[in-house]
Amino acid sequence: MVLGHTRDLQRKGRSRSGLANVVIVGYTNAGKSTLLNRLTNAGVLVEDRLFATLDPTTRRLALPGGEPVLLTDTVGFVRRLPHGLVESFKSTLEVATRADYLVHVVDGSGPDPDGQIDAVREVLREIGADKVPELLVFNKADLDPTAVAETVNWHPGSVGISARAGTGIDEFLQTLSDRLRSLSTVVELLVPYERGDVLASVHREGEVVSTTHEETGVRVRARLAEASVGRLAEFVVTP
Ligand SMILES: Nc1nc2c(ncn2[C@@H]2O[C@H](COP(=O)(O)OP(=O)(O)O)[C@@H](O)[C@H]2O)c(=O)[nH]1
Ligand SMILES: [Mg+2]
Repeated sequence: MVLGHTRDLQRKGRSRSGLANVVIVGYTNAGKSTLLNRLTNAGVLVEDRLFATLDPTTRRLALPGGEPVLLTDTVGFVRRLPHGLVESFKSTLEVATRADYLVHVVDGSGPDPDGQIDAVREVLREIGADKVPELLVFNKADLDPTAVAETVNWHPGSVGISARAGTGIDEFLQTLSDRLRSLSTVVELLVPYERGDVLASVHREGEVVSTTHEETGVRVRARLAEASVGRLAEFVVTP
């Protein structure tokens, strides 16, 4: 299985980066690509048609606290997929199963935001990505500010934005940053003096709380994402 092999390599490469993986999902035309462009000036194709983004597009993004994350745009979800596209569609969405967080973009100005949310969640369940935490983002607030504000109220923890006009983006980024922070934990590591490389990755991937120099090495308390903790397991002294 050539495809499966490629994906395994990608998975390893991704986790080695130690950066949180944020994947943008949502119904087609919700504004996913517009949001990615707004955040990164990536120049991702924005189009009013199905599957404008068949290949997931990944960009590096700095959150308000300065921490870098990987942000990946995905193909739009639709209720009834054209026959024959189902498999390629689902493999495109596989990135969602490996995400640390999903940003679920919904057209908040449309007639049936909840129906679209359900349709997207159903696909997420089918591909096994329903356990990944999700931040609901109601987009297109510029078209119907009142409707979007009401929908946001109905969905605690969600945020309202206009990817096109740029409103609500700061609050969205702050919320995402807070959510990712809540996924990380403070751990203590004992790093031998000769492992400057390990110390460097702790500083790069996390937030160092304290450092003390001991006989056998450097004792570091740091806030790290789960992925980093797993990779640095041999140096972790307290979970
Ligand atoms: N009025 C308005 N239109 C938007 C907004 N965000 C995206 N759009 C438009 O909605 C259409 C679909 O956007 P796109 O980003 O391609 O959606 P995707 O399929 O989820 O990637 C495009 O015509 C966008 O210009 C927004 O905040 N307000
Ligand atoms: Mg798109």
